[in-house]
Amino acid sequence: MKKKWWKEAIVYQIYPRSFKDSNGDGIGDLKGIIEKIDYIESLGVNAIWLNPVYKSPNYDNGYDISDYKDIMDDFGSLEDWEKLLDELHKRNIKLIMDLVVNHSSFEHKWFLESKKSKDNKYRDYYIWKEGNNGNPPNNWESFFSGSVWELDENTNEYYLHLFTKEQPDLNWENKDLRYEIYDLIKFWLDKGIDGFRMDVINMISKNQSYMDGFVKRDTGLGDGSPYYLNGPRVHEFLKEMNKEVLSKYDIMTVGETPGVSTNDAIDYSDETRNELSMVFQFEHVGLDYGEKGKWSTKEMDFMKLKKNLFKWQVDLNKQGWNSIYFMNHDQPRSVSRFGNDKEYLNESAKLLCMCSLSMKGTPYIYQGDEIGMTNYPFKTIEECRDIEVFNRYKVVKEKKLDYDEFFNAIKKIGRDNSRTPMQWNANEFAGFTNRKPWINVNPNYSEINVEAQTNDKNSVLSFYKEMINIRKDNLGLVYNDFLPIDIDDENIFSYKRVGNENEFLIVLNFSDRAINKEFENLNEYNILISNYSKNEIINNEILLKPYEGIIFIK
Ligand code: TEU
Ligand code: CA
Repeated sequence: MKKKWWKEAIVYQIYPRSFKDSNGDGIGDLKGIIEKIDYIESLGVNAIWLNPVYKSPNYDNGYDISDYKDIMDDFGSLEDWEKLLDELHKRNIKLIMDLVVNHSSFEHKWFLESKKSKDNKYRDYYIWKEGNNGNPPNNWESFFSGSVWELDENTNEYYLHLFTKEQPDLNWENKDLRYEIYDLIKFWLDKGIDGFRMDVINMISKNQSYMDGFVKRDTGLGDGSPYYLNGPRVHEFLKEMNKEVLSKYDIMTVGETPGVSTNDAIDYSDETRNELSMVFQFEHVGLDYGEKGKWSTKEMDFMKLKKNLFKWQVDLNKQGWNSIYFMNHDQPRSVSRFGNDKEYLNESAKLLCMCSLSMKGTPYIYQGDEIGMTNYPFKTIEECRDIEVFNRYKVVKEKKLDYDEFFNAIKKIGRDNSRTPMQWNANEFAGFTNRKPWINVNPNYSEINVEAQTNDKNSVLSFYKEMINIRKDNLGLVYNDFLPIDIDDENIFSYKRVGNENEFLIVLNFSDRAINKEFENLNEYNILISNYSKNEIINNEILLKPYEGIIFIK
């Protein structure tokens, strides 16, 4: 495998709206990130993924962009952004920007033109279709509830929006549109950024048949995903984008790719194919979805999780490149979902840290995970801010679906869990702002915050710093092969990293019980790091305490 800086990178994800407010309007902003830049540097991470900061009416917190070449007023100015880039580069931290080009905002000038008339020059920049006897063109359901089609009364045609109606899908079949996109990519690359995270990039090519999808039981709408996930021209478009712009810069690109198999992932990220550097896929964060999808949850099943992680590690061991993460801004808090956010908060947060920084792929740490932030204890739906929740709520009322099941799903996997303000200290509003923030602070901020953990060598934060340094000092954790151990063990997740560099043995107890486990030739290894200060090892047997993890080196 070729060595690349982005394989060795450790990415810290910043959700600007919730990171740090510098001017007291209750909304995080670019100057706030600059205020905290020494903190970011102190973590030891070497890249930032910044969620969208472009001009946007914020129906979906910046994922609805109305001007791709300017900054959102809430977040500051282009000057502030330049300063941020500068400050990051001074500290050798790369900046990865979000690129949202499957759709734009309905307030983007292209869309405002497009809807003016059927013969407008920009009409074909979006996907317009005639209705079907007074009904939408097909039965597809939007990710954010309801039909993917919205009728425009002026021209009496429907436009496609896979997400909310304020996010019309761009028509990649149109070559002029594609080259406008390459131009805006170039605009940011010429400013010196180090790459892009590409929002739902495997949805840009739609199957032109626009056939109905299988009807879903709860809403009666259809699943259109076979017609827009990994569509017929997606690889052609990515190769074109790569040839026209990406290949001219030393950058990394990470494609957000829901619904990819490991083979698809290799197609997107294999280095000889000239498409993307890596994928960001979702299988392991869908394992607790119930039979109605996201809005009916079930327990996270450790065996399924383990087998899934193993599958991705093994299948991409020699070819392609994956992102490693346990949460992002669309997911609940990792320690609440995969660990134990009560009795074993510290232990399990550290366990997840060891796991994500010792698997193969580029690790992503979402803000707040490094201090073990937890899910928010939602009591009412009024505490939510996410359009996904509000749109679904309408459907729940209309179709008289089970409200308790819905609210329970919000608590367990709603996206607002990850979007509560970063907990800096024990002051009012957790030191995020000095007035009521746009979304509530998690009430546990007085115990869980950066200040309390900074000088505590047993804190989750100190552990993250140590583990990040270990990852940076040991290229074996990046490039060595991944070898699963004992796939059928029901409690322990263990694997080796074997190759040209030092060998590692990673042993992680994902349960809240003490478990004994034997490993061959354990005496040949030394302990590199553990989340417990004392480990009990007798010959080849480890007596693992709840959520105990050990990384050995040979
Ligand atoms: O997410 C796309 C996506 O498919 C999911 O993660 C989705 O948000 C989730 O499954 C909904 O249940 C990306 C962004 O990360 C997300 O924040 C945006 O809302 C979405 O695209 C639209 O741009
Ligand atoms: Ca602000």
